[in-house]
Amino acid sequence: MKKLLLTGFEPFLEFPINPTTEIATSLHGEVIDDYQIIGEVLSVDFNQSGKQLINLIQKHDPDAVVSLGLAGGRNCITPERIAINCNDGPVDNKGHKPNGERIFADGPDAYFSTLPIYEMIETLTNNGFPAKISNTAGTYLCNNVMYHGLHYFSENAMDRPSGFIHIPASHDLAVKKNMPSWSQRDLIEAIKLSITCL
Ligand code: PCA
Repeated sequence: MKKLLLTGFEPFLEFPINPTTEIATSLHGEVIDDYQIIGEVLSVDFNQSGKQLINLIQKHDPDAVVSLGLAGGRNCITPERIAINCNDGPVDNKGHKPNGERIFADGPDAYFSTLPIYEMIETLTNNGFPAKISNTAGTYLCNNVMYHGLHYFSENAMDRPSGFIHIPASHDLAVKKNMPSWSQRDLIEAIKLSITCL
């Protein structure tokens, strides 16, 4: 059976809950279509998160990588189109705040997602889940991790789908920090549906 590395993140900044943590842990070990899910949770740390992703890829040799992050304030599921070679603030969970440095000095300016993002939008919306492509993953850890995965597969000439999906807040989070939110159950269902597009 094929393997899919599904990553979430720990809480960060003003968000005391990160709904991606529970998605990654609750889907760990499940089988979705052809894929056995390896769910892992990454730190929010400019010096560690990317290395953690690469270590997990080297350890598990997954056939595909889908990373998830919270985009507090967005109201729908947003597969990201592009990762850029830039680290910028705000401060991470270790107190580090970058200022626009490149992630890899000799890396290309950007990579396009190799996930089937158009099929994901179509499948999600056909199933009643609002979704649209996002043209920026920002310059924080989500962009950083997406860039690391795509750079690794590119440098190693490995043709494996890899990319990032930002999700809205869960209701649990929204009752603490008022913002657009979905039920955790719908968030999980939407990620499962997205994985069926691979
Ligand atoms: N979202 C942040 C980092 C961790 C997360 O879940 C981001 O959008 O960069």
